[in-house]
Amino acid sequence: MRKKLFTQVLQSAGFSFLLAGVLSGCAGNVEPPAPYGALPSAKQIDWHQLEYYMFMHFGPNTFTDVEWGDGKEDPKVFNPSNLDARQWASTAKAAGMKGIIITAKHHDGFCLWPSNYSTHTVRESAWKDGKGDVLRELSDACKEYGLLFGVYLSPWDQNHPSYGTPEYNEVFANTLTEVLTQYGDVFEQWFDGANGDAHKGKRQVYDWDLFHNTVYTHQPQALIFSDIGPDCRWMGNERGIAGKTNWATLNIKGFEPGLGAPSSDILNTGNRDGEKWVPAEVDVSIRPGWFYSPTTDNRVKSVEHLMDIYYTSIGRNSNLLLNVPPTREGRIHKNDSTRLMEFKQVIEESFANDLMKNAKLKATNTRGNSSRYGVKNLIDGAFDTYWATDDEVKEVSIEIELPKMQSFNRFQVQEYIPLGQRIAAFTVDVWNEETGSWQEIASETTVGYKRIVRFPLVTAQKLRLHVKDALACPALNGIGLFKAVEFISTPQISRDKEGRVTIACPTPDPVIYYTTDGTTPTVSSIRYDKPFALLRGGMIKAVAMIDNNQQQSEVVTADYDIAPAKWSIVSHKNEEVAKAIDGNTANRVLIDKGQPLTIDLGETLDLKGFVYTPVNHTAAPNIYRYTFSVSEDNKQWQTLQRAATFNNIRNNPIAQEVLFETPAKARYIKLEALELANPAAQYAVSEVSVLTVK
Ligand code: FUL
Repeated sequence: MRKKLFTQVLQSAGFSFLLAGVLSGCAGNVEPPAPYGALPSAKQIDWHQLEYYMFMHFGPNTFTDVEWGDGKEDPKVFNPSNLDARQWASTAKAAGMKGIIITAKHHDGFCLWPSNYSTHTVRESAWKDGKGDVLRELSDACKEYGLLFGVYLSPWDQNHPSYGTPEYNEVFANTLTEVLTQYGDVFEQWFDGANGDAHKGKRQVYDWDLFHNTVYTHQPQALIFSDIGPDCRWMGNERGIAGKTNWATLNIKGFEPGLGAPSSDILNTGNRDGEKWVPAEVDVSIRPGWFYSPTTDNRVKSVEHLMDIYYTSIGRNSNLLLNVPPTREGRIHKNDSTRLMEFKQVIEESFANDLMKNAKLKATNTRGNSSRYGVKNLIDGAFDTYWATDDEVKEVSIEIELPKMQSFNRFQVQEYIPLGQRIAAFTVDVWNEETGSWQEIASETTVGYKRIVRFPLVTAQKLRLHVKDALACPALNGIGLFKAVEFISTPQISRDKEGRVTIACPTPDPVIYYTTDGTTPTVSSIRYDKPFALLRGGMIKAVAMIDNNQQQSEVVTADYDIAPAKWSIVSHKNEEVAKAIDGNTANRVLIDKGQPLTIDLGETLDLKGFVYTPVNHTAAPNIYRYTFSVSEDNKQWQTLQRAATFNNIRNNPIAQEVLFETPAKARYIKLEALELANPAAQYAVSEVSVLTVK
């Protein structure tokens, strides 16, 4: 305290130039930097350090193969044949995750516990004769395996009769109370923002204050997730990609979760100097959809893809909430658990050896020249010791000299977030012995709790972190340097309108092998050398090999139906529209709302369904509500889907496969856009294709 007074006196007397000298003599007594801007609470600081935990989507949708149930499904469909929550917990633990958040109630209103406020619950299901309680089994298993337990409850409820009236807020608060008082500690309460009912005029005005108070009353240590927090936020997409710039601070005044949220671009980056500390949580599924479907068993994300997500989530100042949906049996599928273990192994291999360990560090400024804020704090592994600069220093370098020349491709840096998020621009540079100068290898913006910078492998003995801009003097508690696992890129399979398949691989000099009979490709499979025809469809599996087949990529699978070679657009003369059937999902077209898209398939086919591929962006004017019809002569039409919806297309704009109740013969197909995921005068189509009866 006396020291502070002394400092102030000196400064006000205009003696600040003396300060550094005076303070350097009293190492250890230099005042810490003042915190800057919005700050994390103690529980948020703990939360950042969790980094990685599991999401589980489970409920009637698991059995009905939809992403959004409508609340009218028979609760009896929920009937896992061999549910084993201990298998979920042991898998999460072995994967290196710190907890599990489960969909206690999704948009269909179905409760995974026997709620007294609903008649659409496990009690009404066929599972365990209505005596089961998934939350009980999972919370017990989490305790047994030392995992944190969290719950997702969707405010949007398509089953509850009071939904859309003020009474529903009380009902929802009561269901929250049940979940938050009966199963022990809850570390995170997840509130989803989706509300697909707004069009029906059934727009519930949510009492967020009541919901938040209910959570904090029963679980004061829990964090609340929503689009805008208050404790952690959605980061704007379901692809696992947080902003390259990612502030943990966000302006929330005047915003609401869901339809009243800031744009997904803002959620993706946060706001510089934002009002509140609302850090990003990246929620993404290991499969294309959130719920289990047997059709996605072959489409579990590759390790390469998961590692990418690791860098664009944990490596970008976010926590990673990875969804692993249980099967109809009630277990994690072996394809998912195997992938989780492979993923963990690559993370471990990549970050086990910190090349910074025996490095000599030197900063161009250290606060008050005090050892208390010295560079050694950057590599001591402790959270609460940090290096900082004098208040006025916002541009600074830390030079790192390694004991010998080393090859590396990742640089990790961490701010001491209890003092706020401060760094706004930095580069990583290596010393080039030949030219005798610094060479920039990465130029980035924000850091936050953790930032991992990726760059191609470089060999050097000296490098530096150059902070170029900061909102207040930088304070860092960790840096690291790694040679992370690099992948042989998985082959990319594409097929053009004429049905010619091309397999490419960005890794130099690969040899690609493939199969078309569903078997795993090996060196004895067909060697790819030029595009080949697959007009009527089939399954291709491909692998890339390098170094005389010593190293191989992951196997990639592409499943094609009939190619659009003979197809033409009949509804539009405009050639642009043909992009909707060019076989290339990268080409998209915008069509005026009110104009249906009609396609001539050039022959009569037995159709069992169709696929609409939207534009892969949350803000795109993709189709949400649609009608789909077929015809044999372009005159008599049969409507197979009337005013149906592509569920969750706004947040997760992936290809939408729709299966008809019964197959139909058709030469013409017609897609009508009735309502868009984002209001616009035109709707977007990347591709429309069909699923034929084989
Ligand atoms: C979205 C929901 O609509 C999805 O079904 C899923 O639960 C995802 C995590 O959040 O908003």
